[in-house]
Amino acid sequence: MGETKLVYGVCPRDCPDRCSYVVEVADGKAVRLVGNEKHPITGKFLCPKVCSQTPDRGYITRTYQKDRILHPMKRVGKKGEGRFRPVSWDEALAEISSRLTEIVDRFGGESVLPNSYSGTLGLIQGEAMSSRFLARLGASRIHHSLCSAAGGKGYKYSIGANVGMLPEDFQHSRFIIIWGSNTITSNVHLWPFVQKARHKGARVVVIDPVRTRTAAQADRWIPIRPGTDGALALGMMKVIVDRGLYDREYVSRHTLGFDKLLDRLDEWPLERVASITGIAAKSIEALAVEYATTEPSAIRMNYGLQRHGGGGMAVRNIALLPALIGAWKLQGGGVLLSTSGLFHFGDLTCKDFGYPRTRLVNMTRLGDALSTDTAIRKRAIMEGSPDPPVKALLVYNSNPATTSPDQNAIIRGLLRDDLFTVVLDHFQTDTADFADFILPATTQLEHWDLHDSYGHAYVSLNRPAIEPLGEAKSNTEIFRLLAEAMGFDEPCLRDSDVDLIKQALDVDHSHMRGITFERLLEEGFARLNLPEPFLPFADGGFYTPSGKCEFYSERMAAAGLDPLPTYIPPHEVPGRNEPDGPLALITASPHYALNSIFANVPYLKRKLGKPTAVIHPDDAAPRGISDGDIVLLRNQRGEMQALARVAPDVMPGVVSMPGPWWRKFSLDGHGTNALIPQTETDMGAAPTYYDVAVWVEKVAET
Ligand SMILES: Nc1nc2c(c(=O)[nH]1)N[C@H]1C(S)=C(S)[C@@H](COP(=O)(O)OP(=O)(O)OC[C@H]3O[C@@H](n4cnc5c(=O)[nH]c(N)nc54)[C@H](O)[C@@H]3O)O[C@H]1N2
Ligand SMILES: Nc1nc2c(c(=O)[nH]1)N[C@H]1C(S)=C(S)[C@@H](COP(=O)(O)OP(=O)(O)OC[C@H]3O[C@@H](n4cnc5c(=O)[nH]c(N)nc54)[C@H](O)[C@@H]3O)O[C@H]1N2
Ligand SMILES: [Mo]
Repeated sequence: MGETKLVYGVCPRDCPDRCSYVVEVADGKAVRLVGNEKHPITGKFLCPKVCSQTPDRGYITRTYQKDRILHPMKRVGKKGEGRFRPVSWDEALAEISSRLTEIVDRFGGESVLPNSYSGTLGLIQGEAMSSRFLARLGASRIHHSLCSAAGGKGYKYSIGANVGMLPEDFQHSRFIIIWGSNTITSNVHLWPFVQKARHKGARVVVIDPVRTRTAAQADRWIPIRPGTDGALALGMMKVIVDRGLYDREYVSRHTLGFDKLLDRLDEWPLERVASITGIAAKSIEALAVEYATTEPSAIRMNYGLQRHGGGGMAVRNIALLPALIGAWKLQGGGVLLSTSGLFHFGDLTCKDFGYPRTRLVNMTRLGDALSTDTAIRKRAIMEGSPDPPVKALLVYNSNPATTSPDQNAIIRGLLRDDLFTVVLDHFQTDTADFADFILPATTQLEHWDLHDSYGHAYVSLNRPAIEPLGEAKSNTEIFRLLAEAMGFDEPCLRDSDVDLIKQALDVDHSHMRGITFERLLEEGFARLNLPEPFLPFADGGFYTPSGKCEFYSERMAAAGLDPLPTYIPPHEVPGRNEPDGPLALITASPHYALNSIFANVPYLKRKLGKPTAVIHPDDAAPRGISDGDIVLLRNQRGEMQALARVAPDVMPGVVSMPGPWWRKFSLDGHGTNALIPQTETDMGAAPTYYDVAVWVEKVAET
């Protein structure tokens, strides 16, 4: 009989739930992966992407899948053909380091661009070692803007830090607004707390242009025209103030600029809000009154509403609502955007060398950044010069050919013969197809990591459950080896993963007190050292410069923004719906994949099926589109075919399709991001993923 053991791990995916799990390992092979019942947020239950209840799904399947890349691979065909041959690590490291050295010597360090994002949100396999290597190399820096940069900024202008309600506290709420978030799909471990509240009589309202799984389960779905949430929040404030439903004491003690807000609200009569949002004035009024008069009332605001031209401002406005009604005073009141601001880790930068302030490139505009035209490239540069052009691209923890905006611009860049591209990944993704080298990375079952969370308040440790498969190596190990091959000999470039974890935990902050490596080894996770209940702003104490919730923000004025809440319209979303005009495209989180991850796992691939665009009957009829037809979605950037589903599950004028679709799993070789612009949001320079006009036409009947 071989040995069986249980190992604690944590899901590294870009998801607020940050689940704790237990892996059963028999004879060195992972055989079962289930939720860690001791974890107060995860419990026994894992999402359908991760758990191993059936043989053809979940992490275990993904880890042992036959098409996993387990050896360094070198391109043999033309760029983008996707043909490779296995090579030894020695050969790969020697050639990559000599190419990088040559490029740096000839064009300078800034001609090397990293593209990394959220493949893993681990502190260690994320940027701990890569950032040391890249700083030592003098590479361009990348602005990590894809997901939460707009809302993060907007929230901080109002509240001061990414701190808000904890998920557990939703069970105490009596009225819950789920705003621009599809909880059951993208944050499913919040849902049991919402359900607990409902069992005690709470009502749940979902504000979303799409009737999602969550909207369908709620007490009420309020469809909203995409990108107009900022105006809805202003309308709600107006009703609350006009009816005297605000909390005078809380407002006077803990907010800044209420008088100025009153003047601003004069500009927001309900009819104006109704005509912008597409929500009837009476419904806005009823929503505001119920929100302000039910105690405690909570808002779960998430990412959907910030991927628009005015996404930052929308988040800022909504974040002001709880202070206006004093919701922060009670357990179960307030707003949750992210809990990430509660975590404080030790400094992981290297002391052995300085960090040059090299140019900063916005990943939202990767397509522009890869252009050989200086004027186009300039659009991607946030600090520094458009020269030199990008000559080497190091891709890890990301799949930009699928997930980043303006796919066709990115593909044009990746096809350049003079661009040297190295991709670290588990599979031959759409991006890896264009690589010169693919390096086999380990998965969470095979490496160490340390995690915070943006949806709860627990730190988690991930222990390797199994040995790396094949010749796979962790990101950290690959960057250590690259550093060595480049001849960089600073000791910090040799720190082990456990060294790095200990450095991250070596911090003097009250929230982190008592959270040690030894304790995490023993218990797997630990709650931040926060008071219970955690009522961050019951008595004010906001993290803004004034210490108050800022209706008026000096920092916004200094940044050239309107210092008061205002409405910034979407860039592309058509205001009026014309029979042959464009529709507003939304491509939000898919239920059976996580961004582009999992879409190649057999069970999940079947569940995802073919790309399907939901279109309202009122929009389908004038375009002659019937349920099941093949339609073409197109705009000035690209096109993509999908199956049409005609149903009143979107508001008229909106077409909804699941998020980043792999090019190679599509109907016509184009993914969703072929349609998405490289334009930036009002704050944070994030992509406007859901602020997209598309023309929809029928291609064929099926
Ligand atoms: N299953 C699954 N879970 C995931 C992910 C996934 O891909 N799949 N992705 C993970 C990641 S990286 C993230 S960032 C989060 C994202 O998860 P969420 O925060 O839920 O964000 P999205 O899925 O982008 O969009 C949520 C909802 O916003 C709606 N929406 C779009 N535009 C607007 C608007 O203008 N106003 C309003 N009110 N609503 C709008 C969309 O229709 C969608 O239903 O989920 C994480 N969890
Ligand atoms: N149209 C549209 N586009 C979107 C979105 C959308 O809703 N609609 N969502 C956006 C959002 S919210 C986000 S966060 C981004 C995500 O954008 P990305 O971070 O580019 O996308 P992921 O799909 O998370 O892909 C990450 C890749 O990392 C790999 N990976 C995972 N773990 C590791 C590891 O340990 N080491 C290495 N080397 N690789 C690893 C995975 O196999 C995967 O190929 O996509 C964005 N793109
Ligand atoms: Mo994200």
